[in-house]
This record gives sequence, C-alpha cells and structure tokens, in this order.
Amino acid sequence: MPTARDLTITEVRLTPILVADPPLLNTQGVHQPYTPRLIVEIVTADGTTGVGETYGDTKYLELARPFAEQLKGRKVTDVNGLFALLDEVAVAAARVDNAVDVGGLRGVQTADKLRLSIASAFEVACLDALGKSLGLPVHALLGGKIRDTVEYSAYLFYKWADHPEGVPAEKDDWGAALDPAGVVAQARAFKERYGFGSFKLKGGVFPPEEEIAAVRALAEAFPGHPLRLDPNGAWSVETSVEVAEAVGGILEYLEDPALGTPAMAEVAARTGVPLATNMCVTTFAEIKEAFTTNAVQVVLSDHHYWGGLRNTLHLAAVCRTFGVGISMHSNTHLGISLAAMTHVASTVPGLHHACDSHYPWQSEDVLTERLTFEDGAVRVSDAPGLGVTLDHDRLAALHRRWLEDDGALRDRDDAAAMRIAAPDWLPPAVPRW
Ligand code: GKR
Ligand code: MG
Repeated sequence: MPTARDLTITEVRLTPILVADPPLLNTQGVHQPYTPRLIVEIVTADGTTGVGETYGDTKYLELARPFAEQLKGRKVTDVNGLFALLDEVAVAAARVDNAVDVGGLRGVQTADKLRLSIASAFEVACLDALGKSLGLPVHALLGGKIRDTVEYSAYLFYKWADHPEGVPAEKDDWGAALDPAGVVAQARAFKERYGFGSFKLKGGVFPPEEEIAAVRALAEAFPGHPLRLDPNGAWSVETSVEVAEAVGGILEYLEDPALGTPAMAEVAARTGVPLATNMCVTTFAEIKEAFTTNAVQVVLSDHHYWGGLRNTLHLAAVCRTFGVGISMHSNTHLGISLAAMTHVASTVPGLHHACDSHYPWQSEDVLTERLTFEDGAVRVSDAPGLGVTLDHDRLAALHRRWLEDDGALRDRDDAAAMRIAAPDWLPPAVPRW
C-alpha cells in the first residue's frame, strides 16, 4: 500500500512532440515549421506527477528512454543521484562518445552537454513533484524567490512571412521582418502584445551593415530601451570590432559576436562593449579560460544544457565570484521550460539583464493555461511545484504529429529547412563575415 507522501518514482512517461515554429532566420538557416521537444512526466507512489521539458531530437530520446527505465524505485528527492545514474546509463548505452556533433547555435555539442540537457528535464520534473507533494513552489525548494516577477526581453528575429510554399505549417500573424523597418515593426508588436522593455535581435543573417542599420533603427524607435545583437558567432574578430565601434554605444551587450573564447577575448580587449555568451561558456569546464582571459562579461545560462535549476544557481555563484553578469538565453521552448526558467531566475541574486525567451513565438503549448507576460515580465508562481498543469489532449495531439512525421522533422535542422527554399544553400563557413 502506498503511504501518504511516498515519493518513490513508480512511472516515467516520455512524450516526444513536434511543436509549431515560425520561419525565423538565423546564421545556420531557418527554423523548421515544427520543432522537436521532449516532455517528461514522473509519477510517484503517492500519485503526485512532476513535469519537465527539454530538447527532443533523436539523440536526446535515445538516452532519455533507457534512463527513464532506471528511475523507477528511486525517490524524487534524490536529485543529485540523477547525474551519476545518467552517466551509468550513458556508458551502458554506449553513448559516451564525445563531440556528438560540432558547432550549432549552442556551442560545441558534447556528449556531456547532451547528458546534462536530459538530466535537466528530469531534475525539473522531480522538483515539480516534490514541490506539489510538499505544497511548496519550486522557487522555495531553491531557497526562495527574491523577486516577484522575472523580466524578459523581446526576442526579435529576421523572419519570412511564411514557410516556403507547399510546406505544411501553421500560419502566424507576425508578418515578415527582413529589413530595419520590418524589425522595428516586429519590436512594436512585441511591445504592444507583451510590454517588453528590452530587445534582442538575432543577427548573423544579413551582412553586418544591414544589422547595424536595424539596431540603429531600434535605438531611434525605442530610446533608452536596452538592446542586444546576437549573430551566434558569425563574425570575424575584425568584423566584431567594427560592429562594436559602430553600435557599441547603444547596446546593452553584444552577444557571441565571434566564435570561441580566444576570439571573444580579443574582441573584448579591443572594444569597451560588454560581451555576453551562450556559446563559449556552456559548461563548468569552459569557465576558467573565459573568465581569466576576460572574454565575457555576461554568461547566458540555458538551464537545459547546464543540467538544471540547481546547476544554474551554481553557475550564478561562480559568475558572482568573478564579477561576471548572469542572465538567460533560450531556444525554442514551451511553457514548462518558461516556468522553470522563471522559478530559478526569481532566486538568482544580481540578475541585471532581462532573460530572453522564444515563448511568444510558440503558438502551441502543452499546458491547460499559457504563461503570460505583463509589462514584459512573468509573475513568479507561488502555487505548488512549477505551478503549471499539463493538458493531456494537447500533448497527445502534438505527439501524434511527431508519430506521423516521416522523420524529416524529428531532428532540428535549420540548414535543411533553408534548402527547401534555396536548394543550394549550405551553412556558411565560420566566420561568415
Ligand atoms: O532559435 O534560432 C534560434 C536561436 O539562434 C537559438 O538557437 C540560439 O541558441 O537563441 C539562442 C541564442 O541566444 O544564441
Ligand atoms: Mg545567443
């Protein structure tokens, strides 16, 4: 007989889904019309359920599945134990080969980062279940919120009006943004719909002069609002320095102008513009070189690949120690991840920069109620756990889409999506400019 508050894990459900994504452009191509995510549900003996979310590409599923099998019988309180267990499962599943894939928009994708991205979804699900069982919000399990709202920035993208003709996709109402006027119009729509007060433009798409013009247009349209530009490492050191000289004075920070810590350190040494990264500091092992060479002034955490909410707090502590700022970047994600980001961000001391989130771009979710932005911020939930409820019908519908896919969309590939419109398109050499 289960006893009250028996937090032994009795069931783990993994549901891969495909979620609608607009045609957002980045240096590696364009977003697919549907992007994979993995939803994790953990059920305990006392009937409590916890949810988590992470990247859903095949290589994540291949490890998440055997890991989920091993979790039964363990307690949701054994969060530290998740990491050692995952390492064991990875060895057994022969997924320990390093450098699974090189490059991408999240820095070098190593087997270690893949494991941590999987662990993060289970960590969040365990904390959600534990919080629900204790009647405490996740932020309380992390030491308690120190702010009631978490500020986010509008995440602006160059964008086509639609996915290429003939490609099945959901229609969106954002329109195209392919020049400074389009970017400013998109920013206005973000401000009107969600009240965002700061803006990040995803760059690395057009020649730097065009992106400089877009940033200047934003500064003119929104005087005094913090602005960032993020080309995902598409520029050489020389180009980065030129862009910094052109618009450094109106930027809150320049995000990953050049690829790799040595290049970032050179840019930092030659400009006074603060540099932020979610590409060259993505693991604890990368911190020492970046901080001792003064390569970055702000680290943008992604709680998925840093291994969860508690690791994000450890990262924040290391950043504080070195006088480096901390904030968060995002990838295409749903409300479970936004809730998790908001809980952890509410507990981080010295969060001086608004986090960024793709959530406004996602017209679909797996929750009964979407999270909302008011004045550009998400209110921190005090409800037990994450404070979100899974809508199983929606989840099943998005899973059906994944099941019906012939495999073409199950692994996010922005270059392949771009080739549908431009068959000869290849991911550009780095640096692109
Ligand atoms: O979704 O196109 C995108 C972004 O470029 C994303 O993949 C990045 O990881 O948003 C991220 C970033 O800040 O670099
Ligand atoms: Mg970035």
